[in-house]
Amino acid sequence: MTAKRVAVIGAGPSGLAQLRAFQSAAEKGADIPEIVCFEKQANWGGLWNYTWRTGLDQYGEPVHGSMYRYLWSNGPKEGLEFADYSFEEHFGKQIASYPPRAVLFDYIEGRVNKAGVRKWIRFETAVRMVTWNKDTRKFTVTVQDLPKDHCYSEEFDNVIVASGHFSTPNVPEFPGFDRFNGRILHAHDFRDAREFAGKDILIVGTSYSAEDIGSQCWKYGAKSITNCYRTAPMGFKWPDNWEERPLLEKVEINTATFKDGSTKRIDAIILCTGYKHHFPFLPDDLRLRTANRLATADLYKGVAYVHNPALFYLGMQDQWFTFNMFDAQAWWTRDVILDRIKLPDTKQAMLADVQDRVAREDAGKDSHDAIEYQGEYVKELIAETDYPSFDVDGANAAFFEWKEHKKKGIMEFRNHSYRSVITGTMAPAHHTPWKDALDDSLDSYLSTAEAAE
Ligand code: FAD
Ligand code: NA7
Repeated sequence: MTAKRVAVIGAGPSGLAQLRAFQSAAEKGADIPEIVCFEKQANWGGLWNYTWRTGLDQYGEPVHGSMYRYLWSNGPKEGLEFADYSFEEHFGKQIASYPPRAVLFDYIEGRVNKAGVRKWIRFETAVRMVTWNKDTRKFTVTVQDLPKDHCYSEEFDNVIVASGHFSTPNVPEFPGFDRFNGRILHAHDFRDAREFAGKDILIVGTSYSAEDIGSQCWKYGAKSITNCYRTAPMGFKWPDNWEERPLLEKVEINTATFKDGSTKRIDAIILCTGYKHHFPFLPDDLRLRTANRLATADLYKGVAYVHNPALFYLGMQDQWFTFNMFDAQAWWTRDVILDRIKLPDTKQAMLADVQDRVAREDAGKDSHDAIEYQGEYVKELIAETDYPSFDVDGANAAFFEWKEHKKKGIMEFRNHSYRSVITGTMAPAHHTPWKDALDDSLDSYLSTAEAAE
């Protein structure tokens, strides 16, 4: 009998977690399937693989990257640490709690370099279509080798979709946009805050991108930030040149009018209005359709597609937990594929699991409940595999503290430190307060206080 073949779509943190999960089983002596990971970018890391490009890339592909220069982790690293590869193992010392993008990229890469899984990845290869043949019970995956401009198809027993869901922007239009005398962009295309130095910026939205892109622009010298809300203001204690207004109603030349009738002169508009789950390579019968929430539609245990459980999706939830949750999902998916975990016999039973998760998420009242809910989910999956168990409640506690630190000072929260739930070591304070640390390089972040002065 030929060995099973498994396709992984995407080599971001989720796809890499899947490769590491299989490699870890092989290391312990298990027979594993042949794994092929298709990645459309030239390197791994997903969103953490920074690109200056926006729009289309050199091959005419939509640029995946939504990350920008000067991005620092928006939550404490103690909430995302890999249970099988601590920050101390990677850096040889404990580091401060809110690493910039380049530092987290280095950490992500360290674990998979050590695991030796790069050989399983076909880079610059975009997945174009996946179809299911119910007679052979196999998937046909059609891909395009971008440099060679060559399309080909291969068959797989399982497909794991790890293509992310923060890359295809949700772009609303407001009256007057077509006559606005300035730049209008979505957060997906934001790269360098220095572009907006000295400018009056309008931000639409109130979630992570709004808060962080506004903070970046503030840090790098924007004249003023105005953000407007559809549902509720963010309500942080903003600096004097930052204000929150009700939703934008229209723009006329350079004047924005808000729902309360107030107006403001603005130079640029950044739409921080979120992203769409977008799978142009999947046909109707395989394509996940879900809102950006903790309990995704149609995924048993948040991972196995109920309408065809040979297909899995990683990282499709809205995220408090990230890297360690992707690990929990990847180890669990691996164990289903290795026949170590049995799926329910009926679709009805899997749908009941989904409904239960939706009801439990809906019963939560606030972000505290949401964090606990996702923490419980991580615990549930970990309990079923050999992923090293860790103090998930400790990670929850770091998130609760983080929320409090944000309330106390939105431009200061990144100056705080938390205790690792993997090694028990307290993180040191960073040598420079976030608002004064303009250099986001790995060298600068890892340098000691004396060296940085
Ligand atoms: P991605 O990182 O999006 O990776 C998906 C991969 O799939 C990419 O490499 C892509 O090229 C590939 N791919 C997509 N389509 C195809 C195709 N058709 N064929 C082949 N390959 C394909 N999380 C945190 O923990 N901390 C943070 O501070 C943080 N900041 C963030 C800031 C921004 C601006 C954004 C957008 C997200 C942030 N996140 C953060 C959340 C982020 O979602 C996760 O950290 C993580 O990157 C998700 O990993 P992923 O592998 O699921 O998806
Ligand atoms: P999110 O968290 O999905 O938030 C989207 C925001 O956009 C949210 O405040 C929405 O307001 C707002 N929104 C969406 N559509 C509209 C329209 N039509 N008009 C006004 N406001 C709108 O996306 P983010 O980009 O902030 O975060 C995604 C990830 O990136 C996250 O995981 C981070 O780690 C980084 P609402 O509250 O629904 O009224």
